[in-house]
Amino acid sequence: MSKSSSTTNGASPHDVDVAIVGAGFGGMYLLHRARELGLSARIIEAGSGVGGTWYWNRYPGARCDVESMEYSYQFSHELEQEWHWTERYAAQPEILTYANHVADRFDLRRDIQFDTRVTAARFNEDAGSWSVFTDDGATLTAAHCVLATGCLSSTNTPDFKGLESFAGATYHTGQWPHEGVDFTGLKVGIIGTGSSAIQSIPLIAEQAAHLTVFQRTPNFAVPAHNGPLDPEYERYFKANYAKMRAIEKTTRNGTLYIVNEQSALDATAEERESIYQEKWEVGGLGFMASFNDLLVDKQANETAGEFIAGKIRNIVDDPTVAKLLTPKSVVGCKRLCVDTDYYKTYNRPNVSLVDVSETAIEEITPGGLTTGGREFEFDAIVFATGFDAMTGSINKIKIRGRNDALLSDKWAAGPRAYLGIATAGFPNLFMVTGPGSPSVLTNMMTSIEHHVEWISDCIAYARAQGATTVEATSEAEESWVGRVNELAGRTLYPTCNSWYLGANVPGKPRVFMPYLGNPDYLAKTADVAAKGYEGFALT
Ligand code: N01
Repeated sequence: MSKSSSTTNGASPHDVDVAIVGAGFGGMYLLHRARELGLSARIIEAGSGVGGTWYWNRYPGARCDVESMEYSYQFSHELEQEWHWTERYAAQPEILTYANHVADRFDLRRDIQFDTRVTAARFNEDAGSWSVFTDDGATLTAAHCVLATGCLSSTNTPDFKGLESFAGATYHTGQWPHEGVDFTGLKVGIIGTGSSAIQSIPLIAEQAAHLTVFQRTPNFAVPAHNGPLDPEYERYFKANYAKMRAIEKTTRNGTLYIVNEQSALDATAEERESIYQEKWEVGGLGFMASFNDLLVDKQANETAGEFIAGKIRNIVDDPTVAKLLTPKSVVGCKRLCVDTDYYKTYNRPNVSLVDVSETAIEEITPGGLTTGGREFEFDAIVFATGFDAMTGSINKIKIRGRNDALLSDKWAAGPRAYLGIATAGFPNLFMVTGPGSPSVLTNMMTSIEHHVEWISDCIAYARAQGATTVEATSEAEESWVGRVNELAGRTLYPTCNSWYLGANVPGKPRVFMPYLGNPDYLAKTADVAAKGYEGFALT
């Protein structure tokens, strides 16, 4: 690998200034930004192409639940103006085409090494640099290492007894075959009822001879009402992009959903019904913005739950199935799902729902699976069983910091990171949308861009100061982790077993990982930077 040629202080002892792990939207923009700052950078990517989550998640129906006009980069006015989304919510193939367009337009590929997995990284205390080790046996050295590994990229397949014995085909929604899967005429089982299942079930049901859904916990879903993008809306948005992006910075989740600043309990039953109905008709995640206390007051939340339960009863013909599909938990505690024809699919004669909440899936057999003393036969099984979210991909890399300490050991009781960007004891290591940042509770594109800009500005600042290392202090980290927990504790989020808490992965510590409060976070990170990166030691 060639030595860095564009450092600000002449010849560099490293291969590159910045080593980036992952060529999703975070890694791609960081590469571009590093180049703009005169830094050399290289991305190591496990896949054969760019796009990250959108490269891997090719299951039928995969679609973004953030509206397409908002789910795009804002760093380039020309890119914003030239790109055309075809639907209100973009499907995976279109988002992947966008990612490829960005890679080509900004000539990113020449600094991306595909088909290579980062297995380990070690901080060299003497040189103040990182050695990044890859599965091809090579080592890349860099002054800085940035983990742009994604929040939902490490798939979770439960360790079912007999898994290897199954004679048919198995698929995980997060690692879907590139050539697609034809389920025509097959008996298919799908395990899980999260977003990935809710998006794929209606389409698999259209092909399969029979589809059996194994549900451990039902999820709330609101309709997407997806359709072709309204040309008038696109014109308006393109003419007002800057204004729209500015509004996103002021909202809870970095989208244009403005929360109705009224308690659900202050509204009359008729008012509530009318507001929920209006949101239902618009569709999408804006449902959570119906009232300001849905995620902090159980009674308020129950009104939303009852509204959706009524919808499920109306849509699903069989009252027993409707009841099974109705969650008992808090709306939004697990990420609200955005669907197209999900509940309706259970009216099809070739779809059945099996409750595995009381009697777990016992065993995968050569012919199918067993649960509750019953045996099911399948030609194919789909695992829609989610991800080891937020920390999975980071912990999989053996990252050693000062004194050879392993990051996964430091995080054994849950992730600890200052601002969700850096962690004490691991100088010059940064995370894009890491645990302790708003990340998954926001429009990921806006959070990714914010982090990339913040991290690259921080690196540029440290270099301008002549500092070779920049490291979060233990005190700043301690206080930030306390704040993340305290904010989560004021809400209803800890009341269910969500992946936000790591509760979906057996043995994972139960810690709420994202930071709650997007505008507050943006202000805090700006303030930290303005104060010369307060809470970081520059040496
Ligand atoms: O994963 P999940 P996902 N036996 O963890 C079940 C994003 N995303 O891939 O709830 C039986 O939500 C598990 O049951 P339980 C989005 O942020 C976005 O669907 O743990 N079942 C659950 O039902 C989303 O939130 C889009 O009891 C088992 C399911 O598997 C996130 O990704 C689209 C089991 C996993 O659901 C994750 O969604 C898709 C077992 N042993 C995904 N283990 C967009 O629209 C697990 N389950 C952008």
